[in-house]
Amino acid sequence: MRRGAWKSWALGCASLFVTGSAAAAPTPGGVNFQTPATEVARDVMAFHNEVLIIITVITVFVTLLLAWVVIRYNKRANPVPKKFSHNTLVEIVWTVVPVLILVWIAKGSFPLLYEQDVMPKVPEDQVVDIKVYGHQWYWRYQYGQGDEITEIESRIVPKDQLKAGQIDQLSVDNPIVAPLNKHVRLSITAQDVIHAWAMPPFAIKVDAVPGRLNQLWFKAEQPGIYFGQCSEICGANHAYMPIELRILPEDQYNQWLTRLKMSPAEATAYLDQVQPRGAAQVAAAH
Ligand SMILES: [Cu+2]
Repeated sequence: MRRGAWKSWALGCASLFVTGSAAAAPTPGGVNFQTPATEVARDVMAFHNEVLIIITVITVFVTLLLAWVVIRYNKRANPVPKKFSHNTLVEIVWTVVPVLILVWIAKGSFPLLYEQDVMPKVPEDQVVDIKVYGHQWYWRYQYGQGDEITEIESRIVPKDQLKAGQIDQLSVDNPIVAPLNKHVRLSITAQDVIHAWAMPPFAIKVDAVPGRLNQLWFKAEQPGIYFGQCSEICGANHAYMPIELRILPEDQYNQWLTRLKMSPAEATAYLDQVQPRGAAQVAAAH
């Protein structure tokens, strides 16, 4: 490879580590994670980058080793083969070194799984609970408890009904809304078959299983529009039950909630007023 080609290749690899996509939505041709939007997502991305370096070094090393053995110790180069059957030192090294590498990876991975899964203990007034139901083929979100329960149904906007700023296959009629800087706890289940609620910019995903209650949590740091999709194949329209999550400052969230008690349409109209649908708004989230 020419020197310039090496340089652009190296720069390309480096950009994988530092850029990601610019908005809180998938981008055509994107190869890396979306820009992390929570502390958990940043930690997941950092771990991913670390493991990517480890596996790249191992792959290059093993490939070079294999090439060296093939060239140096083939039949032509070695007409008279050696007679030894093993080498204790080499065998100890190639057992112990991979064990140490795996222990190192586990040391980074287990605390991260815990961080993703278990919401930190915070006062209850810092917690917002939302129930999530997967349906064939839409999501239903439930706010409040007891007599105070209000619900929204969240369905994909068909291609021919997309309004300005909406994204095909990702935008929904009534998005799920959550407040900024609160610990949001999602209790997730399904009404019919298994679905999965996933939010890539937050690095969270959990199966929605009929008859079981799963939990996710997140703490959003920027108001904005975030997108995810059902991530467990659930039938004919699995590809058409996206997730649109709106993060609002707390006062606006409370206003939205007040309107939701009147009607979902009222609430979504308010949402469009304070946080217009549009690419600019998505980009402004970062
Ligand atoms: Cu589904």
